[in-house]
Amino acid sequence: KTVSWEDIANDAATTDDVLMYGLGIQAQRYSTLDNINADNVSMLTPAWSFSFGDEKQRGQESQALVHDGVIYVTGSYSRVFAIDARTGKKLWDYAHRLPDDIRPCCDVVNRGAAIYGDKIFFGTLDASMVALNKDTGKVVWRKKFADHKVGYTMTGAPTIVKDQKTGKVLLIHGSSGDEFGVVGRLFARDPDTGEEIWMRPFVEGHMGRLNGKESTPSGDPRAPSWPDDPNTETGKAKAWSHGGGAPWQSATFDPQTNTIVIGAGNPAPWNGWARTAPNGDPKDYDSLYTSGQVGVDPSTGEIKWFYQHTPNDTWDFSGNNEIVLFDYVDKKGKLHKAGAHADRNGFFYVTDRTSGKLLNAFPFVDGITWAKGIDLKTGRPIENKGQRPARLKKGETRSEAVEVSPPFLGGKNWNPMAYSQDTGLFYVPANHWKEDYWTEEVEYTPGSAYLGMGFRIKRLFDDHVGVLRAMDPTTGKVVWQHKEEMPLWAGVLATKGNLVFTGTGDGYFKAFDAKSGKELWKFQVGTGIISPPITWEMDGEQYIGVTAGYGGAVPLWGGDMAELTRPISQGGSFWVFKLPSF
Ligand code: PQQ
Repeated sequence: KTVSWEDIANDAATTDDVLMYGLGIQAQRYSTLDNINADNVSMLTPAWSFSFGDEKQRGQESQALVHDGVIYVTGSYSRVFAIDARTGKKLWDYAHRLPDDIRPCCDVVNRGAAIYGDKIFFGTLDASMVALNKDTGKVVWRKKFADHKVGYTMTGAPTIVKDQKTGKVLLIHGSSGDEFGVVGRLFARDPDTGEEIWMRPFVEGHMGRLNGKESTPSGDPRAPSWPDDPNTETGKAKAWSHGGGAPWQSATFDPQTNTIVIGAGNPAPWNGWARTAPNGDPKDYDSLYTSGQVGVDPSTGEIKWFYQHTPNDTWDFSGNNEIVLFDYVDKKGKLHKAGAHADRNGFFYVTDRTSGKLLNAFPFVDGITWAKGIDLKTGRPIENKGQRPARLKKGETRSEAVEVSPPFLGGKNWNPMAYSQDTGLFYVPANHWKEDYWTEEVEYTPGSAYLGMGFRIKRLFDDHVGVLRAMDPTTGKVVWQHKEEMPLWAGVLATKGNLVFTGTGDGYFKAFDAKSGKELWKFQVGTGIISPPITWEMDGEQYIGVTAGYGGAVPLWGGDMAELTRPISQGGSFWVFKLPSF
């Protein structure tokens, strides 16, 4: 059986397959299955577990796909496995041959594949897109999309969309690399051949491409949101040529308005003074189109709208986290076609997905220091003074440190939240932490870190770091919360069975009552869980699956939190659970 666009468009409603990262084009991570539910989940039992094998035991962030009795899961180091969903037996595997000089910032991770027709698509750490035959694992096409030596890489799952205007099905994918000073790019390809259809850069004034030719610049060609510098070849400040904005997570798609919705990464370098005129004010240099969310036209790759969460982001808050599409009726009875986004900066944004206009914003973590709130009229943050580490004075190599919360790893990072259509709540895998943060000198060298900031992450509270929060998107209220000792780095799944599933750093796969937050079940997998769980139905039974294997950004960048998580065993496996059959 091949996968059609209709199969993908209906993914959220069909229970026998999982065809999208996000379990549907709206990325709600909600399943209508209720065979496993709050009453019987205590009996949930492993059906099988599959080991990815070899020595590549770290950083398993993949959300698996399920189609026609086969599980497709990616592994760290750019690997793909096809597994018999009934038995756990390997059908094929693919290991991409990686050069020695790849530069992933935040571990050798991969978040998942896309499926369409007879192919599986995934991105690799050497900045390529690969299409494999889904039945054999043989390479059908392979496209290198950028130079990995300067820091381009790919970790996110690609997305299949159907352009409602032309009827063409497109493979959409981004790029990573902001920490090395790349210009972030979003691509659309023909899924059959891999040919690029368009490319859109997320730094203002950089040129896009359509059908192999220059198309339009992103926004104003003079890029007024970046400072000028008469001493450079471009006439713009050096940072503009290396400006970041990489869309390194996955897109969602709204067929009604024919819009691709995706988050754009942090500006490069992190140091906002490098993106501000010498005597200027950061508030006059927003560094478009970074640290915000973008609506993109699938026919042309043009930017339809942009909403910036963190103008002139100097904290590496980025804007990449998933934008979950959902509809809700407000107090006045008005229906909103909305998007929900829990940003690294600690605020939860509800936007109008047809225009990118802000509808509501509220904190989803405690202790935010960098801003008092978001001005609902202008959509801009109300920044607290003193939270941007000082500009270096002549002769200084480092500023005084300021304490900032959330730290750069975010109130929430890439690990996706879930939205329950039953409770109307978002289940947000958040973290409570803070950092010492200071300014450092910055100079661009190809392939080297381009930050200009120094940091050390610390704990915010004695009793927990991770906090799973059930949030009401209409009021901003925390309906319930569950604390975890370790940082939360796994995605969340909500089901009609009144259940919420997620994994913990210390190796538990857990189920909670979606209404009350009561922990109902847990199972120890022997390594940290940092991936989004899935569920599907097969032969009349419901299954839950999750990838296991610790890693990601926390052990590498987490300061005190890296110390805290040091005892966690790494690993690489896929676990499947079901109710026992008597
Ligand atoms: N990746 C993780 C992870 O997998 O745990 C965490 C992060 C990334 C970050 O905190 C980042 O800021 C980040 N930034 C980029 C970028 O700006 O290009 C890429 C990635 C990535 O591709 O994994 C991460």
